[in-house]
Amino acid sequence: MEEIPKSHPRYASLITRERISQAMNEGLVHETGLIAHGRGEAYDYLIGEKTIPPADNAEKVAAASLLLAKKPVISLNGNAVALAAKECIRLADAIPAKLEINLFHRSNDRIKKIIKEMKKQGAKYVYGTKSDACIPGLNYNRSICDKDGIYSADVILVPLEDGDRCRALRNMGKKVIVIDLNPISRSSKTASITIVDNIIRAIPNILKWINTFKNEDNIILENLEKNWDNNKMLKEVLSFISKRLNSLF
Ligand code: PTJ
Repeated sequence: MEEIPKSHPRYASLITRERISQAMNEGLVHETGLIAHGRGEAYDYLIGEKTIPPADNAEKVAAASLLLAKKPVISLNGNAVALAAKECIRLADAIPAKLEINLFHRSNDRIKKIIKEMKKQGAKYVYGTKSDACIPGLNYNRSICDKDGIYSADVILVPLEDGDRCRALRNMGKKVIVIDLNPISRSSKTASITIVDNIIRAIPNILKWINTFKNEDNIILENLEKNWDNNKMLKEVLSFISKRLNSLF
């Protein structure tokens, strides 16, 4: 890995790029994952590279939903594992939730490599290889999932989801929580709860809320879910970005 001086003003961002690029070389991240990462970086710039109040709120309600869920699943792709493998395992243990590898650019080789990496990072069991169920309404490759995992889940947390699959999962009656720095993506507009934050910050912050709510009364959690208005939150994010840009110069 090329040496990046700690004093560089963009140190954290450059290190993250190195992680993604290394994970691509190891066959975990698809090459288009680098492009997706670049788009994410651009939106992260717009929000100031920190968790903004509407995102913190979404992370709080996401934690409530995950705790209330009967069969929660965290669905992971190449980028998510490259950037937040350990954090996702910690979150899955705390909820508790199942972990499943589900890829946009599906290949058995990459699924195996990602599962191996997750186990190396401490995951006990990772779904994604049984491939014994299909999400209705998607083309074959993208619809494949595990019957005991995503197919039968009631609440799914999917970092970096694509719009079609988000719609298909919603059509199955599932609650879909997405993490997407782009507040105007189709996934952001289709999800039940959209977290407009970097996965690197979002997963630990959801975990913080899970720990806060662990002994909370279900009624309080249900009220948080019931009062959630995803479109209102997305408007708040756009208003935050617009105010921020207008105040820069
Ligand atoms: O590993 P695979 O085969 O499942 O492929 C994964 C990618 C990400 C390549 C695939 O799902 C894809 O093409 O995704 P999209 O449609 O480009 O959407 C990715 C979204 O994630 C974009 O809206 C980005 O803004 C957002 N994003 C990128 N990096 C981050 C992010 N959101 C949160 N945190 C990030 N670090």
